[in-house]
Amino acid sequence: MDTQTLTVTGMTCGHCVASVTEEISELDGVENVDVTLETGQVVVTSSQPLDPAAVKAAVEEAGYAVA
Ligand code: 9UX
Repeated sequence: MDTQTLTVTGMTCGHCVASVTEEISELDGVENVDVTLETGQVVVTSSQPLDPAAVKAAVEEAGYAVA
C-alpha cells in the first residue's frame, strides 16, 4: 500500500477535479484518488509503490501542475 499527497494547482471547477482524478486513476495500482478542489490537495492510494514522477506526469497530462 502506498499513499501520496500532493498539491495540484490550476483546478477551478468540478470538471478539473474529474480530469485529474481520471488521469491519475489510469496509473497501475491506483485504488483511490481524493481531490479537494478548494486546497488542490490530492491524496492517491495505490496497491503498489507509485513513482511520484508518474503521478506528476498524469496531472500534467490532464492540463494542470504539481506545486
Ligand atoms: Mo472547469 Mo477546469 O469549466 O480547467 S474544467 S475550470
